[in-house]
Amino acid sequence: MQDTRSDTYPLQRRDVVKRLTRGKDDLLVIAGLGSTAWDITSAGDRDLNFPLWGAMGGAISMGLGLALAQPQRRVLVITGDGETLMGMGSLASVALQGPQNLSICTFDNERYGETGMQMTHTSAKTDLAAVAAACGIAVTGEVRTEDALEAALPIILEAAGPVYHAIKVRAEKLDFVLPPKDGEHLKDRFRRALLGVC
Ligand SMILES: Cc1ncc(C[n+]2csc(CCOP(=O)(O)OP(=O)(O)O)c2C)c(N)n1
Repeated sequence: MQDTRSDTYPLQRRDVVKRLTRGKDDLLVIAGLGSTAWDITSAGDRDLNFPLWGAMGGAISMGLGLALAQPQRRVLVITGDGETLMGMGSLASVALQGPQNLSICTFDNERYGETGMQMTHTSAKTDLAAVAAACGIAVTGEVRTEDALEAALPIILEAAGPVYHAIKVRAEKLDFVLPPKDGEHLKDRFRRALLGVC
């Protein structure tokens, strides 16, 4: 039988994503495939969102490259625990490169939500914030409560990074809020909004 612990976690991803992105017009946002792509879109589709429709395990690397290329801009990666687990080595690269403008949030529902809510390693043994710290990322945290989220928001959005947070969110099945699906369009609109050309 499945352990249903994360079904009752207090933080809800669609609320958390709004609080991370609302009014942050300049923020460059990369989302992992699946649920976090729908999450960032639910907060309002914007040109400076780059949702990954695939490339599982690539969101943190994508954010790292972008942060290194755009050191004056704040980059926020929002991705799932399954996606983070698949690209876990990228946390070591983030620590090594050390971009101060990069912040990573894993929405950790302890499940592979998109494929049927199978439990991930974080439901049992794996502590992603501890992994990030062990990789050498100086600013890390695990967020489980409203108070902890309030305290973490300014760190996530403003502190000198790289910053990593595992945000424990409720395992819930939510409506799809799909971003544009055409990868070329997503790339062009992002580049146009960021650089003025595509
Ligand atoms: C390489 C690869 N393996 C597996 C999949 C299938 N897949 C798509 S989304 C997903 C689960 C993502 O889980 P998580 O990142 O935890 O996000 P959640 O939906 O739970 O927030 C999986 C396994 C895939 N798209 N690509």
